Amino acid sequence: MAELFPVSSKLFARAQKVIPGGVNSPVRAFRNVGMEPFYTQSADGCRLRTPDGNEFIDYVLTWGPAIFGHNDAEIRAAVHAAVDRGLGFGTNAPDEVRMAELLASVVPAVEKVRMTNSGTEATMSALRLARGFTRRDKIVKFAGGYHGHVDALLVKAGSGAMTFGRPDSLGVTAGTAADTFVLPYNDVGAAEALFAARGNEIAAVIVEPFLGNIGFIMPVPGFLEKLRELTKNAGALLIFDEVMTGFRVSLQGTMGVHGVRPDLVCLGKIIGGGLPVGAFGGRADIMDSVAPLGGVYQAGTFCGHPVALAAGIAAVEKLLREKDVYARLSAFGEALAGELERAARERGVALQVPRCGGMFSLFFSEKPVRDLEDATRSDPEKAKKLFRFALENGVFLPPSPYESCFISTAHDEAALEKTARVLCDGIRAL
Ligand code: KE4
Repeated sequence: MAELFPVSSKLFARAQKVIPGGVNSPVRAFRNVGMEPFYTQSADGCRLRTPDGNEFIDYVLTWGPAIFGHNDAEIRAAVHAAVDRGLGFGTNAPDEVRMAELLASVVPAVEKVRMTNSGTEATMSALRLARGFTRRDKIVKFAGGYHGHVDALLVKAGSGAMTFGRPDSLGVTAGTAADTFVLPYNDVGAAEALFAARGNEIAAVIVEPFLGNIGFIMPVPGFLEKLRELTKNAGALLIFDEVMTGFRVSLQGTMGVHGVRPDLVCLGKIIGGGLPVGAFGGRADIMDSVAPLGGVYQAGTFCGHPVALAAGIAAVEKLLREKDVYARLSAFGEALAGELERAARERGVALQVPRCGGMFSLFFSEKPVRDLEDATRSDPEKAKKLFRFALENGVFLPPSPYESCFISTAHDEAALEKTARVLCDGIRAL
């Protein structure tokens, strides 16, 4: 494989001398697929191009944001226009009002919202807000849930932490971890037992309503409804981390699919149009606890940055205009999944392809994957072999079985045909 990436290999050799692990985010190290990472020189539509002259159909899409594909002309034009007005002001700017009004009008449960620079900042701020609003310390997350690199949430995290098999990060103090309860996802009984025993200590439950960071896992019927009931009865807050799923699985994120309403929502990725943007929002009475109105401090030099928001607003307004986006993404996902399931059956390979809207994942598992334990029983060796086969044949899947695949509106018939052919061949070669 190294012969495919002679230029990337030299860049990576240099990078490792001056960047830890040679990467600015662990999952880009490709350690879980046993190869050196490649570099991207440019990207357009559904394709990435490397400095080595390779081109790949991309199912990572910068880990979700590029719902219209890379380098969308309308988003790019909005960024250029914003840049021409200046690279940031340190004062309020009109797009901050526009973005907040957009999110409050589209995202259920959001009456007020505060912009951040990343999903991590959004979840970190939402936790602090929940603790400040309830005056309680304990929080609840789910094994395999990944919410960014917040100390309190790097406990049995998914995504990069899970990829390295070290779900608990060094540097997270015992005191911090002691305030975090971790439950199995989709386990109603465990949630009921915890709330029965410690409910009055719990500030909030934070959950990816559809898990996307240990592969893609959907809630069993009644699970989210039970979390809503338990938190309401205990005076705790329910926080949906929709950084990945917001505007991804429907215009209302997962809330457009299941209908449960949280107290707070964390957003990111797609609402930045490819630039660094996060947000947390929810009930006005809770959000009014945030400084300068209330006593919960949250701030940031670049929060609501005008160039980043110009990209995000262009993306969200395009989603509002193009009514068929989610039907197109779902149709692509269904067509591809059907081909892969057929090839796996013919080959006698156990394969699950959970999917919703523009995201899916591949589990080499006999039975549907319901939680982290099931996900770790899925065959990582087959996933690694398929990843490498796909890359050698021009298709870039996430470089870890503990991630989700994303589809964009730029994934056309040609991309579907080639992806199905390559992945079916890869499954047959397992
Ligand atoms: P960021 O801080 O990376 O913008 O967002 C953190 C985050 C929060 N919540 C959810 C549900 C997320 O998926 C993420 C980040 N997702 C990973 C991909 N699985 C980012 C990729 C990376 O870490 O390089």
